[in-house]
Amino acid sequence: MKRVATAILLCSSACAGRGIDGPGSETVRETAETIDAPRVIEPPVLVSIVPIATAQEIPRACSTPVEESCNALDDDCDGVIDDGCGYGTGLMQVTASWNTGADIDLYVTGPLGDTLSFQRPSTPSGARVDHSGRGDCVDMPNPQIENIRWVGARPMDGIYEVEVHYWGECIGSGGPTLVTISVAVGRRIAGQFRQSLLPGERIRVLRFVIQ
Ligand SMILES: [Ca+2]
Ligand SMILES: [Ca+2]
Repeated sequence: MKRVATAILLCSSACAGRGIDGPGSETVRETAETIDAPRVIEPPVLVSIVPIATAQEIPRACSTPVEESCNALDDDCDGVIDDGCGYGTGLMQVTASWNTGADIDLYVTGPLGDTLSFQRPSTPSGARVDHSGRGDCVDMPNPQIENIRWVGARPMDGIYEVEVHYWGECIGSGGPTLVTISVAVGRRIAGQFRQSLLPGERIRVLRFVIQ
């Protein structure tokens, strides 16, 4: 019995040794190198963008670019919505702004049916709600802006739906509200639209497809 126990002990030491120096550890090293190597991510490309009938397209005025302001429009025409406003861009960006003190929320649903919003502000693949304005409900910078950005992994190919929800009036400074929504895909403006929103309404303003 004692000899058998020793044999098992030796075997387990040998196995452990092979685990450290053998092919197993090589695989681990290769994996680590793959992770450390700089990755080149092909930016996504817009296939189509379709607003609902009530959404008005905002024409781009890029023959005379102006200084960027924090309004959900790419005023300086560099493909980044509201650069310098404290929220970011990435491989993809969806931004909303509005013109009353109401609290408006932005929702973006991806190809797998997963929805990003203030309620679920990030995904493991790198999408982030990095600004969620509360209108006159909260004293904060850029209270009339919501911004969602995709950084890190390339956003999945497929259909994305953009909705806005009139969450609340705050201190009575709401009422019918005009919401501006811009979408940037691969550092290019895919579209910019304006939609009116009544208290309590939640409207899917547009769909877009990337690949
Ligand atoms: Ca810009
Ligand atoms: Ca702007």
